Amino acid sequence: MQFKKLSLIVLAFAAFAPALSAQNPIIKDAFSADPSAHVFEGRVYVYPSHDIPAPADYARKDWFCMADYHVYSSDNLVDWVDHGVIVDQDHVPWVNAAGYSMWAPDCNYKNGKYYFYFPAPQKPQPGQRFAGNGIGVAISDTPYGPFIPEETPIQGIGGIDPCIFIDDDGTPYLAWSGRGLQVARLKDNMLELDSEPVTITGIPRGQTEGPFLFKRNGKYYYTFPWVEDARETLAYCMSDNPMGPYTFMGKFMEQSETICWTNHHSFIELDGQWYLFYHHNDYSPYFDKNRSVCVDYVEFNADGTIVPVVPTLRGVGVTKANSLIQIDRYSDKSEKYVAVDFLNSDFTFDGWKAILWNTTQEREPRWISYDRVDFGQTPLNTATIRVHSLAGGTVELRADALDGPVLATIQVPGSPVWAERSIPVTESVKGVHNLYLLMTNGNHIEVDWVNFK
Ligand code: FUB
Repeated sequence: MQFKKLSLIVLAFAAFAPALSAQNPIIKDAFSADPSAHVFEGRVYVYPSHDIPAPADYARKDWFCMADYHVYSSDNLVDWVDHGVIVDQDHVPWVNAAGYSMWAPDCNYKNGKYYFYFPAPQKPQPGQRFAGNGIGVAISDTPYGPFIPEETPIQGIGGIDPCIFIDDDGTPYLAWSGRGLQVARLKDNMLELDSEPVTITGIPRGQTEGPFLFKRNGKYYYTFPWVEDARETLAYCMSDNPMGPYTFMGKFMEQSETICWTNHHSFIELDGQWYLFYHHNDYSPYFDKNRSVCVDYVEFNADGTIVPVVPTLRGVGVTKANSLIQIDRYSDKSEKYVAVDFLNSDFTFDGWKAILWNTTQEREPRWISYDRVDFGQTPLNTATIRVHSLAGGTVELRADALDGPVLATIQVPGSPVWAERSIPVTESVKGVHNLYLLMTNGNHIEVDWVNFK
């Protein structure tokens, strides 16, 4: 009881942080992993894990380190709100507060309440060194808290990566990673098992974890990270019954091209479009235990199988022309001599820049494109780019295609420092268009963002 009051006080101070923005990764001011996304009353909520650099009192500097959970929400998958901390290791009665292992969570709605499920190491009993992992529940009246944790974890199970699925008839199911991938029916109170756990069989050899269970057109999809080769791919099984038996269907995302060993995901449908949330290590290229949540579109084949998803930098949604269009999160680029790098490799949350260059032997327009920019319905007057070029050059901004309408031609003077260059728009477009940026003259130009006013 004492603890519950304290928890409420902490949660009351969890302020609404400023909105985050579009493109991948979607959470741009903190590490985030294991995204569990759901649509509650038309708004998308993402419940990720929260990776942090290991503090002094946590000995394992080379491992996952996670002390709490935030929840993020958006009504357009572009502008995200951080609702702050909803559960932390210091305020759950059964959790080892020195564990730093609050791994992949999930949340779902039933009977007027939101149930947040999370795995964590239990408090060791006297004389015990490790007490094993429990899967706990915290309950709230809203999707963003305050969440009140139960006094004990769910009895009879241990493991990691809970996923809570509610079938159309209201029956809740818990999927998790314990001794293999598991699924069990839950009681209506969402706190107790209502069946023996069933192990998912038929998956080819290779480590599995992180299940996400969902239903589409009457078929159940039991999806999970699966190591086929060196790192985790995303794979799935299908069945006509949430408890199985399931048939292994193969991969729907390949292992990352970076060194990120893990992946972890969830699916949502919003306004008839399906989306896949997953993670990579975008802001931490040399340490894959500091990860970042991304989202991309998903399509299904006519037979219900999942069309493999190729991760993009651009992500999903429409970007407003009058925002800072982070064109380094490109949709497409010229085959040669375009690259992306951090603006400041010592502080990666500053984001990225696009670099376009030519060699003395090969001189051609280099280009980069960014899909789905909303230019609105009133003509825009000024184009601005934040740019850096020692020797200077010329940049063209075009709509729709490499030979589409020229929105602006910007002369970039040579300068050792970054600067914003603005010029009047030569031709204005209305509505949503793809944006092209071409370096038509110059040897080396770096671009941070583009904006129209
Ligand atoms: O985030 C810690 C663990 O890494 C998760 O629980 C796994 O699914 C993997 O992503």
